[in-house]
Amino acid sequence: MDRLKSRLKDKSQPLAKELKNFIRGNASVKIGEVTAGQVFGGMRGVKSLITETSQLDAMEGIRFRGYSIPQLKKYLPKADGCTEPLPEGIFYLMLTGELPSKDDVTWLSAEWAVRSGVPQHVFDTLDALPTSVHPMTQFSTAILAMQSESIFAREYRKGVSKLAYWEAMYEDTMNLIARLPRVAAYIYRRTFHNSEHIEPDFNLDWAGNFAHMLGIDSPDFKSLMRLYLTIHADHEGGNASAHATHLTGSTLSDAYYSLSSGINALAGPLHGLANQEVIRWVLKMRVELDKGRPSLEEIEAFIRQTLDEGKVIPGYGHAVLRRPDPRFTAQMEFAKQYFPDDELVNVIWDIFEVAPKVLGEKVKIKSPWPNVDAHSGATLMHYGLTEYDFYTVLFGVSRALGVLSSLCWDRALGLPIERPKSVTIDMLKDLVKANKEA
Ligand code: CMX
Repeated sequence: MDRLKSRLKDKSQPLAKELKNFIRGNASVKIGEVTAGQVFGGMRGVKSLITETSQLDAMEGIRFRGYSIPQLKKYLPKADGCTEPLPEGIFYLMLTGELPSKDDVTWLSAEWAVRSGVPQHVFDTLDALPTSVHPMTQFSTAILAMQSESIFAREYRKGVSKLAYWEAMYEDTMNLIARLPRVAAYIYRRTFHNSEHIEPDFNLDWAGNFAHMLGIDSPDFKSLMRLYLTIHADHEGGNASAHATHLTGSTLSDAYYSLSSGINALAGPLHGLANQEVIRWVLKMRVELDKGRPSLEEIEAFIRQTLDEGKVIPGYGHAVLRRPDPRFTAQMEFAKQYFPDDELVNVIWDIFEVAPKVLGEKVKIKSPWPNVDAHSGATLMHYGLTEYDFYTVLFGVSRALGVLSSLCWDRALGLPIERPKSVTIDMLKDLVKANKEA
């Protein structure tokens, strides 16, 4: 058993026992109430999931196993000469609850390199698709095509005990994460660079090698990739990509089926696809105004026009957060350090000056603040990664770290199949009436 699997075992087995006993003794204790508004409103805020890897606070933002993003930047191991944390570190942290040592992440980089071979039929499947197919569709298809490799599915068929599910899920998780950069880079190069593929460099870490295979080899872009792939990794369990992964996994679908579900959810414009929508919207503004850097007044007018057309301002608002997203701030700090004079990035900062005021005027909008997607595209554009249809794939590579480590925990804790109760509209009305009268 490898060192990380052994840490996961040590951490999860006693907790699984404790949780079972805890729930047995407390199953009927009420921990909240559900309103009719929540039933209609996408279950917003209903406490109904267990997720260990991260927690989201409306004001503070995300904490991964208790650590904020500034803390992670400080405490997680870094590549030599780089200021940003290695994503290997956040995966280790989410999976075990412990900060890794430099040796732990070096081991993990090497382990993922060993596991990173992608079967030829996955490339063949991708090559059968026209390059006009959206990169997120290609990404989800490639993940499904890799399902042939699932150790969990194979072990289940052999009749493995439920107590060992977590072990097979861990192996699938490690293999899948190891392969994702290669698959994502393959999609990028076939779609936008005439299928001129770049072989991996296994001397590099996971994110550095990804940057290399994309074809952008500068040390600063590698630093950005390490930051990007760290901060997008998880946002507790209720967000759509995490929840979709968890839901599919709860039927004992393997990691490949489950992650593909999560990626499909991430592909929606209200979720991960917002990162490409932000850039499309900003570029449209620049074209319409025929200006590289519109004035604050012009930006305000464009925001109002977008709202009047019945559209959302991409990159703004959030289902939980009620402050600027710390993931936005982390990217802004990076840009301030590396390219403070970049024109497009300055437009993003100008929007940040104007949009919260305009959105704040609309009472129905609960958060007028930027989310993670407001900044990421402009940062990628700076390094020449201009093909914005690809941006959500980058988000997906990172999100896999969180949702797959959660999936390992789901199986280790023995969490059951999900089955919430739905009601008809008449039932909802009857329930409201009965509760009002009571
Ligand atoms: N622009 C315009 N209207 C917005 C808005 C925005 N940025 N954010 C919220 N609203 C609107 C909603 O569409 C909703 O309108 P209706 O009542 O007419 O349907 C109303 O304000 C209330 O919404 P809310 O409770 O404030 O927000 P929700 O929890 O329903 O939705 C989110 C959250 C993120 C989907 C929404 O803010 C949005 O659409 N933002 C733009 C898309 C975006 O950036 N998504 C990325 C989120 C981060 C991520 O997952 O990657």
